Amino acid sequence: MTIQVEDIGRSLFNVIDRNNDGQLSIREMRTAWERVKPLCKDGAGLEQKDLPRALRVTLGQGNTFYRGGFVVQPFGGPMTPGRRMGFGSVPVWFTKMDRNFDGDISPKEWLGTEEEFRMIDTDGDGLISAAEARAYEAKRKKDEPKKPDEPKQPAPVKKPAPPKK
Ligand SMILES: [Ca+2]
Ligand SMILES: [Ca+2]
Ligand SMILES: [Ca+2]
Repeated sequence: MTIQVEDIGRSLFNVIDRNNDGQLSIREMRTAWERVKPLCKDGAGLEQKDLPRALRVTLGQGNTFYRGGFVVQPFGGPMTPGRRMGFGSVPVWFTKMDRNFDGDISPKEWLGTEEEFRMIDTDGDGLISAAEARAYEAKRKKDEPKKPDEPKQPAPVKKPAPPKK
């Protein structure tokens, strides 16, 4: 078991990379300003020391390091609300299509038609978020025509035939 601690310093990248996976997703780039803005002192611009300092801690066994590791911000950096990936409640197709696991389906990842994409992307930002996928799934289930004359009572359980003697 090896632990690698790396001081990755004060970097805008880490501020923007909200889920600390070392990649900037489309959404992270788009919302970058939201996260950088609070660091700026009342319109006085941004200084490097305003950026949270971060350490990257990588745990590994032998030579295999987990890719990415995780990042702690021990020096009172602003808390960036981490996005919880609620995989449990997200439709399976969503997790399957989100190949880079950034929590959004981009048009590139989308396997359906353009029309469907637009239909599911309700806020029209060009990405299907987990919430939109859930909403679509819920709507689809609701709209599904119910089988008419669904038996309200459970089907009677057949009594086992008495054993023949
Ligand atoms: Ca990221
Ligand atoms: Ca994605
Ligand atoms: Ca969207």
